[in-house]
Amino acid sequence: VSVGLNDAVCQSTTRPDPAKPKPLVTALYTADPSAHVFNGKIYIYPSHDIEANVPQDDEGGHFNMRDYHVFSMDNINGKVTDHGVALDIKDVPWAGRQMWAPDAAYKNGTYYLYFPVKDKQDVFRMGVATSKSPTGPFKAEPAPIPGSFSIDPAVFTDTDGKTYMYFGGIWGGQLQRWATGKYNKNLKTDLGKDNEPALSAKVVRMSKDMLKFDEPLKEVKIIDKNGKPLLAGDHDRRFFEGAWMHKYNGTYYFSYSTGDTHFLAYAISKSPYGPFTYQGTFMKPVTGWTTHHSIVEFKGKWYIFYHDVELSGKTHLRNIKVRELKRKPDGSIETITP
Ligand code: FUB
Repeated sequence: VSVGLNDAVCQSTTRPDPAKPKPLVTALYTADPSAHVFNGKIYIYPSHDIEANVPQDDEGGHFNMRDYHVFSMDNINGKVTDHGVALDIKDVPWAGRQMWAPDAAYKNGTYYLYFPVKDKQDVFRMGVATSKSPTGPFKAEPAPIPGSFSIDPAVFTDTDGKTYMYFGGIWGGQLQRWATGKYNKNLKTDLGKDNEPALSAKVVRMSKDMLKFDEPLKEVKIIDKNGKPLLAGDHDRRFFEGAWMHKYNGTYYFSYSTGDTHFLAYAISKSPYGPFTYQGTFMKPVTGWTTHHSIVEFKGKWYIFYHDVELSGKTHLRNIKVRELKRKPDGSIETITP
């Protein structure tokens, strides 16, 4: 992988105190970091936060992002390289506004960038764009993935080569608007249904060409240790947004943000489809309303990439960070206090 003309080395990061990580990127605001290891290097696919001067609202209108940059690192403590604009909203013919948290995948010589953006009717859809390089530039398909909606794609390739997308986010992420299977723009939140099973993320196997869903969507069921579904009123534990999947010692770890209670939580299963048994929170609230994470193994250690608002103090101008993810001998994840 070569460093293109557009690339810039952001900074050398030194971390005197590993328990207090510094922002990985300071020249731009970045959030929602999806990290992957391709060809022995770490590549980060974050949102690119900007000050668009859109007033804050309950639907996240102030997160009015317009492009994506890709970043790479040779080492976890090394320099972070900004590879420039990988995809711009003006090059996505169907896009309206708000390029939110993306993810990436590799298959058969092609890199895929998956991204949620509102279409021209203001409905979130999932786009896909391809490149021969992990750093792009990526070329968007002319239309969204058929049958896609909501936000926060997390694309996971299993050890058997099958690839799945987990996605969804409630409230501003619009998942509740699809609760009946058809879009209803009047369903602004899931509130008022506290004793019903919580809405949850969707999971779907991707087609061989990675451009389509290969089967009907399934619900990611999260159950408690008695087998009961988590309820919508259980804001400390229920799924809100920011899904991620990783596999450790043959177990599937589905992790996510609890949104308005600001935790990162996880649930485990022996199948990529679940049901997933809730295990607990593993990251306490950061500064800022959201955090959004990814978990990746690199050179024998596990890391969590996430964001807070250390640089700006503003909830829509975030900065990405990384720290080690530690586990207990039984595979459970140690709780992080940012
Ligand atoms: O970056 C916009 C949205 O904020 C993401 O899609 C959510 O996960 C939250 O981090």
